[in-house]
Amino acid sequence: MNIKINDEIKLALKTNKPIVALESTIISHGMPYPENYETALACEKIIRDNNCIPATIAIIDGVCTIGLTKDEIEKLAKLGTKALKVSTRDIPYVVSKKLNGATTVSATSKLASLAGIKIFATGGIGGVHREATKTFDISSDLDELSETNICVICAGAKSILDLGLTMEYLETKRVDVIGYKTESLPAFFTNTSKYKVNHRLDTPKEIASLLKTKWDLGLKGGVLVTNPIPKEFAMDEDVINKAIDEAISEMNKLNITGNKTTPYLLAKINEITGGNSLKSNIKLVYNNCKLASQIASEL
Ligand code: PSU
Ligand code: MN
Repeated sequence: MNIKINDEIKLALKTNKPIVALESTIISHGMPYPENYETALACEKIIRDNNCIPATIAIIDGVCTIGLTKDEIEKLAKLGTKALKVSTRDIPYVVSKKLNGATTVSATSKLASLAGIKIFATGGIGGVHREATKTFDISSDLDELSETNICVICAGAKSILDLGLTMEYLETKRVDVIGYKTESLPAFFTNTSKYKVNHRLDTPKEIASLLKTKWDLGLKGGVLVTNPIPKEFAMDEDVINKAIDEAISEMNKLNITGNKTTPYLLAKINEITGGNSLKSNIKLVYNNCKLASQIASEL
């Protein structure tokens, strides 16, 4: 098989030690260099500090790799948007052509699950885009969550997406959206939104118990845990919403569509907010790595 698992993770799988998967599109397409590199390494450290093994995932020279080396992370960080953005659809192409690719939430979920990893920390997931009724732009992250046994810990969805439609779609796809210590769906840069999560749980133990119950029953598919950005790092709602609106209108003028939209918007919002959105983004990812480690340990 075209899946390479590093020795440390192999041993952890054998001895039932907790592992937390990490995606790589957030490195190449989600943040600029060198912050992306520093953040990726810091995420791994937080996971280790919380007694778990990190597994950053990407495709390296056509090999699906579970547990990147520091050099491999650096390579993707420097390639930036020149790296291929790989969703599950793209895995066969990138592997058979022996290319390098950074995996999104969908591809990372799939590969983590194939390797036997159940917990995955990221920043934000893709969702149903605004205007999706016209463009049909719905991230494959959502369908992947519907069929793959994985728990994704994120900070909710950004309002570059339509949060209401995203929740409706996840309901149709039978994906439970858990709020960690919150009833309100977090909106990535801000800790609340006008939408409600499906269920609130207040401890990693309760979340682990829900996961075990789901999978023991043979219910296929993932669970989305939304973890609000800590208050001290959250952005002002008006400031971020204005930046998002401006970025979207700029994107429409430039006719940017498809899988280029999310990376464009993230970079543009960072530019408009003078780097403040990136700072929040980094903090919320750290917060998710910590919660993911706690859930993995309980599981
Ligand atoms: N949201 C972020 N940062 C990211 C992404 C989303 O705040 O880096 C990336 C993730 O890898 C996610 C992908 O899986 O974008 C979704 O892309 P699309 O909307 O094209 O499905
Ligand atoms: Mn899309």
